[in-house]
Amino acid sequence: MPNGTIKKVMITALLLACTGIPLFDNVTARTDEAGMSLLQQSALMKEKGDVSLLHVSVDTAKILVDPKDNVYYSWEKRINDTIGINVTVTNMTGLFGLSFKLYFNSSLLKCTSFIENLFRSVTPPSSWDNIWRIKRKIDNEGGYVEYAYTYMDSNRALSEGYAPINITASDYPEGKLAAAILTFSIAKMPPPNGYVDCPLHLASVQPIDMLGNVILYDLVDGYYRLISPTGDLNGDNVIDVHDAILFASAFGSVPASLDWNPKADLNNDDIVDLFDAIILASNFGKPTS
Ligand SMILES: [Ca+2]
Ligand SMILES: [Ca+2]
Repeated sequence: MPNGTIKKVMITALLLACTGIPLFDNVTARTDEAGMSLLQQSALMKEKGDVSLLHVSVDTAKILVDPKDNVYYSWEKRINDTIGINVTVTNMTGLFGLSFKLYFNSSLLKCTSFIENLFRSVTPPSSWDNIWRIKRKIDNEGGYVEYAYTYMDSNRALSEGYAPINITASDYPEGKLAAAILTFSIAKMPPPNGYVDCPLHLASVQPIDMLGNVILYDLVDGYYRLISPTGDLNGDNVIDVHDAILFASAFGSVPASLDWNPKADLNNDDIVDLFDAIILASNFGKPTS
């Protein structure tokens, strides 16, 4: 392949890589699996004639994993290195008690620290004795952490003025107010040219108001991924122009082709094409371990 073509392929790939096309945008907002989706809840209320809460579709209360995209490369992290992942709340009014579990893959991550933050943040220290810690549990066997907090004496909480809790989006935009401040340590490195993947999944979520009703909410799960970058075609542990040249010479090939190079088929779909070029371009210049 002439040099001009190599250059064109690489430039196109780099341009595509720089447009911010999300490679791992597989995380969607969802609700507790045991409960109804927000739309279902809204539909039910509408059916019952209760339209007073229908505005939630605009300013939905949310419980989110923050950051939701936890992506690291194998040269950035080692076994036992730590990462911080919080469970945060925004746009929720009238909160009086909150419980949830956050599930993770315990062969990839271990939770090493779990700090309650929400109730302590909004309650004066002199009244912290009125916060009831029902559950703050790390289970690295089962792969989850469990959070359950409320106020002990509701009359006292009311009269002292810190409850119910109003977490406005203006005071606490997404990611600002953590309920749980969690630290995880890395338990497993990815295989060469591979990755490890771990959903960070919220479940058993119950935000409760003073009357014991569940407050409408939506959930945003997160994920953790540790990547050993692909694209080192010549095996010298760095992805550079030498790999790009080898890649370009296999561009367009399939297994039956004379110029087929399986190492250039970075996404393993039996063709060396622009999708592979994007992967190589996004890893360009990086060491592989
Ligand atoms: Ca190389
Ligand atoms: Ca391919």
